[in-house]
Amino acid sequence: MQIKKFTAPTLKEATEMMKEELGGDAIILGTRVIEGDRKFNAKKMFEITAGADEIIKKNSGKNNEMKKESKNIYEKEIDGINKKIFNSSNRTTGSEIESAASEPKPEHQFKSEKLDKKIKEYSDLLLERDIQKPIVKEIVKHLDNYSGLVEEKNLESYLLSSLSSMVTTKEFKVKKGKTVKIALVGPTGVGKTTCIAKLAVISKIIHKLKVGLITIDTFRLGAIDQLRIFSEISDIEMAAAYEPGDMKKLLNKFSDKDIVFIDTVGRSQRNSDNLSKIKEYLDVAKVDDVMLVVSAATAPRTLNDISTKFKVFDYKSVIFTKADEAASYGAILNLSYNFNTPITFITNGQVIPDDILAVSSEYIANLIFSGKLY
Ligand SMILES: Nc1nc2c(ncn2[C@@H]2O[C@H](COP(=O)(O)OP(=O)(O)OP(=O)(O)O)[C@@H](O)[C@H]2O)c(=O)[nH]1
Ligand SMILES: [Mg+2]
Repeated sequence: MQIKKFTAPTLKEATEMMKEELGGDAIILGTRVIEGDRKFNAKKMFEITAGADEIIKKNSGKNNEMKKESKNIYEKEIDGINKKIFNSSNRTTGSEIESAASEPKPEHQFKSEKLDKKIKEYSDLLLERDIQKPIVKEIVKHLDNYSGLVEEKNLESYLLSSLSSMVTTKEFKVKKGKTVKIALVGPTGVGKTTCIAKLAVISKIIHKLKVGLITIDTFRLGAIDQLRIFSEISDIEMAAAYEPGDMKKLLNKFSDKDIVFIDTVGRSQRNSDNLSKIKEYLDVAKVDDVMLVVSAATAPRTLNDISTKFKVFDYKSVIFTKADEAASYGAILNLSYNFNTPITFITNGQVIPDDILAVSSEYIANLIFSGKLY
């Protein structure tokens, strides 16, 4: 797969450039508006990132050199995404919390006033980051247990390892051979469909998996079209299920796929009847995995309610979307810790497929502590 970017003053021109160079089978991976270019006397330019199995246009030696260079850049970009999405390591498990807690308390517990003050400052910071009070108390207790070892200069790293030991993460892995059916559920408008589009492109392009998409969102106006347009530009097959009974037939149709993503209709957690209707589809499909999708910008109490009510789906992990819109990230730890649920991904923007990160517990600890995404 060759990946290239095309920029032009209009989307039409950029598309034509893409077609000329990559042919009609090119897959559009993303479009965005960028700053204008004086050369074209344009206030804004359109950029298309596209991929194709081979570059068609024959170019001069110089152009070929440029192509080689840009190919290297985009291969590196894709490699970067690949690493972000699938190779995150050093995941923390609950057992680390246990082993840390069972270590003997040091005999000499000396705590300077200065250190106390610093711990207080940090505990205020964690509250500001929206970590719930009881969890902050626990972290402070953890630090107190190690007061003989903790000094002002290493307090920050103790704090970070405490935070990281309280969050679990899970790697997203799919093996070829058997069709894995993954459903994304969650409240309205949190980014379920966008997330599926990101995961589908990455699964197809980077992991060379055969991907199928099924939507059961035949309720919201325009929902099927949203996925259909994506399906057309990414050349990933999709189908819509209008009733639970359709699921069997559609899954048979996709029996050659390595992975099938099931997009569900966004529903309020407070309407259990609507949630039960979605569940009927997933039960017929006998899904292998359910991921709960929630926005990182959701109020803590609402997030707690969502995580509780969506338990009817027996979700195995959580995707936090819209991290770019959130003012703090303590909610990620609250949810993972209180519901003993791992986090798989964080999404940080609307661009498909770039704006998604596979996260490690260390990454989340840093994110919460610094309050910054990068
Ligand atoms: N800022 C930001 N916007 C996002 C992100 N993910 C999705 N969105 C935007 O959120 C809006 C809703 O996204 P969808 O993917 O349609 O959400 P959904 O959960 O499928 O919505 P329903 O199916 O109606 O429940 C769109 O405008 C997306 O571009 C993200 O990580 N950051
Ligand atoms: Mg949707």
